[in-house]
Amino acid sequence: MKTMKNIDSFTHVRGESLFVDDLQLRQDALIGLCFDSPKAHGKITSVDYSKAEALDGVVKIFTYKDVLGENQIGGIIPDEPLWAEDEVHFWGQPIAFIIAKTEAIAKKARALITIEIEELPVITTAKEAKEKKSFINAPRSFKLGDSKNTFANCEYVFEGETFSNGQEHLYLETQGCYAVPLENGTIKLTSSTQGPTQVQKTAAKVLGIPMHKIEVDVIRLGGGFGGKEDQATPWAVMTAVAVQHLNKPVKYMLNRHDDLRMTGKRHPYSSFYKIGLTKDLKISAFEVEFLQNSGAAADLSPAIAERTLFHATNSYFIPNVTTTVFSCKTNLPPNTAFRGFGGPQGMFVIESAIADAANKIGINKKQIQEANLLSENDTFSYGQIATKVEAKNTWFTAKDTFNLEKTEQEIANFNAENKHYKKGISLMPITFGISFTNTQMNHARALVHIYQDGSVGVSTGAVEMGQSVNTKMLQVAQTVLGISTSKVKLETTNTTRVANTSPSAASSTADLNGKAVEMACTSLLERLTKVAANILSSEEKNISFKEDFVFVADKKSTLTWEAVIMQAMAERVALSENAHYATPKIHFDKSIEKGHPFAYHVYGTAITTVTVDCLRGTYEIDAVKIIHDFGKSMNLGIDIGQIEGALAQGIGWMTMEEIAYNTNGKLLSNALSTYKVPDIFSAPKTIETIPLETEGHDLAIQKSKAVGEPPLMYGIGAYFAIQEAVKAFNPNYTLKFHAPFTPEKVLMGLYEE
Ligand code: LUZ
Ligand code: MOS
Repeated sequence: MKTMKNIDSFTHVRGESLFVDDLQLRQDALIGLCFDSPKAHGKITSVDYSKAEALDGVVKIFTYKDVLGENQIGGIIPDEPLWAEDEVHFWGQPIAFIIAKTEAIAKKARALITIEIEELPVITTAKEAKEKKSFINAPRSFKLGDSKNTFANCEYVFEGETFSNGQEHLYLETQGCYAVPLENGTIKLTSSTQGPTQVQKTAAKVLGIPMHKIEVDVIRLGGGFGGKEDQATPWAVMTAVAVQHLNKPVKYMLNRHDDLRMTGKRHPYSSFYKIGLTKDLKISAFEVEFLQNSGAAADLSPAIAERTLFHATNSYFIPNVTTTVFSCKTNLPPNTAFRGFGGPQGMFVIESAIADAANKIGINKKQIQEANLLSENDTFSYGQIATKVEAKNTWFTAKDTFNLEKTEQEIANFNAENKHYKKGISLMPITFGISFTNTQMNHARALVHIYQDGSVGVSTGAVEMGQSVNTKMLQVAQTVLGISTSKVKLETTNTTRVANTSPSAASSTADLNGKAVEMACTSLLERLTKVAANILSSEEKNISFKEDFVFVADKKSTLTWEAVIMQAMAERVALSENAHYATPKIHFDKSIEKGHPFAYHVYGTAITTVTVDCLRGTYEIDAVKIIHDFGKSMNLGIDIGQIEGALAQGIGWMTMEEIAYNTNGKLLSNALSTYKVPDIFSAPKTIETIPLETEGHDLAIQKSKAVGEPPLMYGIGAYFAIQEAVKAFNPNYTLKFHAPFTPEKVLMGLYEE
């Protein structure tokens, strides 16, 4: 396998890549630090800033009173102040912003602020919020067929409850921004955000100035995972407010503790399912009530709730479905986008329901899975007709390629021979819809300049966050223009070059921005073709550009790319192009909850094997073997990297990452000593990813399907493989669907009576 390396790898390994924290500060730059709520819910009766303000080196402390525009940062619903006014709704909610000469002084000042809060009742769980009717917005329901009346005709009907916990994004680079005043009230924000336009728009609103006075520049992110789709905004806006008042640069990088405490995470979900099957194991009816723990403000919760409904049936066709989701308002930091965006939470529930049914019927889970896999022209509960379906193809290819029968036999033999170690296995199919579920967000632009020496600069709305989107953009420009890698440069993501962008999210960044790059380069190529045809006295239809030369009827001429560009300059041909792409064919009607919201779906199947140490409750993931539908991958090295990273993240979510708040709403898992993430020792011993051979999809960039989020859901397989091992050791174990399946819970399961 030989594919282009991530174009950042050279500067990454040498430590030369620039992040916000690497920027050389202007000499008069100041440092910001948030003062946040030490209680999860209450009325602020008094705050005393006097001692902090008196400290030498403290410049000013900003509060909501200093906001000249609106003190409001809510994107979907305006329900979140930038700084708390007279009430606080979560532990860690920003109240004030200290500006000092150094970070040490700012920290000292923060410790000198005293606050009195009249405490109000705290809700930390979704179930409690539902009982108290504490919601973010109205519930949403998807409906297909008639589940209610189908259960009566089912051979088997089972009901149960599941829980999946939240997840900390743990981007290596914490949230932060460096804000610099330019002339005439313009402010430049170098932000670590997935959504430069969201930062620009919100800053303009809070400062009460037009968007053109805010320039947002994003160099790259040290990881985002959804955590910087919406929640990079407040810190950037705070620095902007400070600059507006002080006319001096202000930098604010959150330290890890502050970041963990103040930012939202993946949404915990409590869910209640009812599943009905026929005698021949067809799932004929399925109902779920999802309770999403949204936290104290909407943030992206309504959109995430929606995606839970979109993925509630995973890779299965179920003719009668009713799913409902409640976004429950609690006193946790507003939970937010996290790789998968509610999809994983939905998929955990259907997999749990199937495991429950199989266990009670007394068969293997995979029999039910296999009997219900999606086929061509099946209807999803939201009305989209499934086409180019690869659910069965990946499933059966995985079974064959990875020799499932033999593996199962080996596991059975191992379990028969070993008393204190047991192995388990699971199959995990995935189906993930590609597009922002909000149709109007599916657009992007690219601005391509060809400089007069033949070098090319490409700007898009795509944010590089380690997913290598810039490498893919470079590949697109390079293949369309027929020039070598070194001639193309990817510029930073900047709102003055590419405006009104959607965030880099929804696995769609390469598709949307790549299509725009392709369009811009194609337009430029048309012009250059004319120029070249003229020089060579040939017909345009015979001209092509390859390997930095012009080809005539597929024969290399002596005319170089540079010579064509020089001639184009002389002829005053435009060498810059701006293109706009909007995904065709997609639509969704929320009034009936039906439509065709996704450009296409990504499919795959993972086989996971684990070994449980039945004395200790610890486990190892022996292997995860995956057949994945990449379409026609444009860069298999990068795409397999995405699979491996997402898989590790999914396994972490399902098996070890345990977010804990106490009943007062204080985050207990507030450091890496108390929050366990996968490391090299807990990674699967083997990860094998084999691309499914397919034609790809026209709406995918160069037929190379989106890859960012779908593979996270393979991690769900680990939960069920561990459960199989526990069952093998302890026949009295009753299945539980309460993720993460930590060693502690495994141990209790092993010795449950
Ligand atoms: N962000 C968003 C997303 O705003 N809409 C989406 O549909 C989405 N899907 C996945 C991840 N982020
Ligand atoms: Mo996202 S969960 O920012 O694609």
